[in-house]
Amino acid sequence: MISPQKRKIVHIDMDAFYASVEQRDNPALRGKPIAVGGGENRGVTTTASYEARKYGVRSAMPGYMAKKLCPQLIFVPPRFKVYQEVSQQVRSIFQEFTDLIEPLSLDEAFLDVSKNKPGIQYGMEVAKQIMQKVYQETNLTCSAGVSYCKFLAKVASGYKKPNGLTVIRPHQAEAFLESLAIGDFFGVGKVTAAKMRNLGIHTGADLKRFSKLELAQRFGKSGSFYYDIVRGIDNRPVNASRVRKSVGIERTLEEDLGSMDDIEPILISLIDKFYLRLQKVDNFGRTISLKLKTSDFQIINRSVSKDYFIKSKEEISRLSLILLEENIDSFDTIRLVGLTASNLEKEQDHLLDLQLRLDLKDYEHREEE
Ligand code: TTP
Ligand code: MG
Repeated sequence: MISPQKRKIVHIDMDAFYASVEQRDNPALRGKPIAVGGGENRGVTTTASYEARKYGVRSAMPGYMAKKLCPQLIFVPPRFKVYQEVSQQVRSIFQEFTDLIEPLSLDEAFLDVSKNKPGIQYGMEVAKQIMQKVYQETNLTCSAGVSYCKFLAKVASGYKKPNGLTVIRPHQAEAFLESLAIGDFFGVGKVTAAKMRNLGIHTGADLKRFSKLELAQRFGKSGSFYYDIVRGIDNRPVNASRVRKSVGIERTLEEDLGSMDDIEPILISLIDKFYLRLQKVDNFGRTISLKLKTSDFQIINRSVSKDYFIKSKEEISRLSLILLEENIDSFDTIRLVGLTASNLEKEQDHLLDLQLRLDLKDYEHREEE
């Protein structure tokens, strides 16, 4: 067993993935601000080219808002099949280096290269070679993070995007984490980040001032995770064969709400995000569940199952709204709404087909926004 600080973990994340594929395949779009998905009047963008990001256009932004920020924005319909093919191509490159690959979505994966097939000594060298090969074979760029644990590798890959390579060595970890803004901590969702800011926690250094007990009192189970992570302690293995059982998101409400009129619009906006998430991981379920947490912390979980995979957004919306309507009388007010898909298409232990995220399902659920 390799000691935790000696592991070599690489996190690879494609740059503006869908948008870059579209610009690659259509020269007329190169150098232009584009958004994939949405459309001016309808729907949300899945992602935007870096040219569009300069104007503030982001993933999951309604099309009309994106267009307002950037009037010359070009909307391009997504081609999921092509993204899947590229994802497979990139996955095969990873496999030249290691079989310990944990995909998080179509465009991201962790690799444990402590021992790698070509016998390369340094994690940074492995990452460099992967970046080069990805570019040679797909004409697309990616960014890489290298460190001794997953958390730091993930944060590092986002540090110098696009086409960036960042290494965080064990002795640099604490200083790096101390200066990191709380919103950039992977696993801290928007609502938690806001709560932390209210407590005066703006950076890792601020977070570090809280004891494990104080964090547990304020953030429950996640408290001890935050305590460890800001000290660079994360021993989670790169999990190549883990099977995804569900895909879900949830949102804590700003104030407790009780009526259909109040909750419905929130559920509708959650459905938009939920659908994007299902598309991103390219995995749909036969079961859709609605989770409600009442103001006195009781959990109401209701689900509906079909004998086919529920892939249409309209159907997901319809079923979710029915589940809400059917349960509206069972509580006074609620503080949280969540949606989950289970009985997934890709539940089998099939490395190449897996579209996974982190082993803490909570992570996903904590991305309340
Ligand atoms: P990301 O890696 O989050 O974003 P990105 O690759 O577009 O940009 P970056 O350079 O910052 O990594 O997501 C990968 C793809 O997943 C993205 O191209 C589109 C899709 N996606 C969605 O469909 N919905 C979403 O909400 C997000 C965040 C991404
Ligand atoms: Mg990406």
